[in-house]
Amino acid sequence: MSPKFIKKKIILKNNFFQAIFMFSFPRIKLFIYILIFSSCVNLTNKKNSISSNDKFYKIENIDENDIISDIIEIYDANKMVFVKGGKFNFGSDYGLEREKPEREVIIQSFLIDKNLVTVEDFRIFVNSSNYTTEAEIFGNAIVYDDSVNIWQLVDGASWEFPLGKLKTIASDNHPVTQVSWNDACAYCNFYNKTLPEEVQWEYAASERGQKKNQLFYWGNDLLLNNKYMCNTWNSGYPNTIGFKDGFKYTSPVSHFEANSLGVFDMAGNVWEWCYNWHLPYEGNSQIFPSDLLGKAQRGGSFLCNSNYCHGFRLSARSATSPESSLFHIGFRCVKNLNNLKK
Ligand SMILES: [Ca+2]
Repeated sequence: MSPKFIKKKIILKNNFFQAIFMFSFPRIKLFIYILIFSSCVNLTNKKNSISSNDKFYKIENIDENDIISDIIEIYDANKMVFVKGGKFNFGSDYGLEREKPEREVIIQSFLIDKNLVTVEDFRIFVNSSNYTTEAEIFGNAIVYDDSVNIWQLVDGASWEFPLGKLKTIASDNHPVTQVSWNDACAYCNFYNKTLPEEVQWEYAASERGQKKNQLFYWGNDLLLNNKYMCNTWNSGYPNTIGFKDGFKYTSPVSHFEANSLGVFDMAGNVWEWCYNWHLPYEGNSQIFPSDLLGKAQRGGSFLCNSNYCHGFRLSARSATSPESSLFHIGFRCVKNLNNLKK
């Protein structure tokens, strides 16, 4: 992969607003405006970066020791990782059309969960808040049946029984699944956190952009020293059962090696909900088909394969409607530093 692309500094604000006007429905426009102004990417500071670099450098001059003491004070430092802000090349000119074009962006510092939210984490949340997930309200959720190669709504499937009520109960140390984007946001709100924007997710997954010249944070091959580095569908899709890495479905969080920031499962296991809508990047004029409209998700899952969606690449992206619950989608939280003490 030779870096032939022309680096182009973009302002996220312009990107988002250009994307908004692709929508023709006023309600969707209004909703996205709300999302933007409550977004964890601080657009106010992006605006400041247009007229002056002062704000950017002030952000970069945050004393990490102060931040870490705040983390210890407010959050469990064993559970969240400090990701120092900076510049990196977001997207990929070598990926699928929806990952193009690659361009330079500025990211502010933030905290990200080391691990995906587990079944045990979610149970604590449910017990503390009496929350009922959308799958439980609807009475069903979406499961892929590899024996007949179809996606189907399964009655009784939920975060506790992701394959259905008659199947195995979810293990406490596995990522929670069968949670919609709305459910994930409810969890984040309860803990005064939020879902990551795609740009934050990619920044953390690529070790602050340092690994953007390769497919995965560990290199370009699925295996490293003959060892599987993540949980994917690695023996062929969709006709053969894929568990050469040890797992057909989800795997325990932190089973595979973390990246150098100490963040686990940023490839495979389960797709991760992101906060933003899945929209074409600035400079990309394609119109997404209906199956690519929805809330963005990153990281790929145990169902992804190198010959199929290849969703566990650093720049890969997909989408699902925000009310949908599937057995291969989970999430993790981030905390933005501009409201750390709120
Ligand atoms: Ca697997």
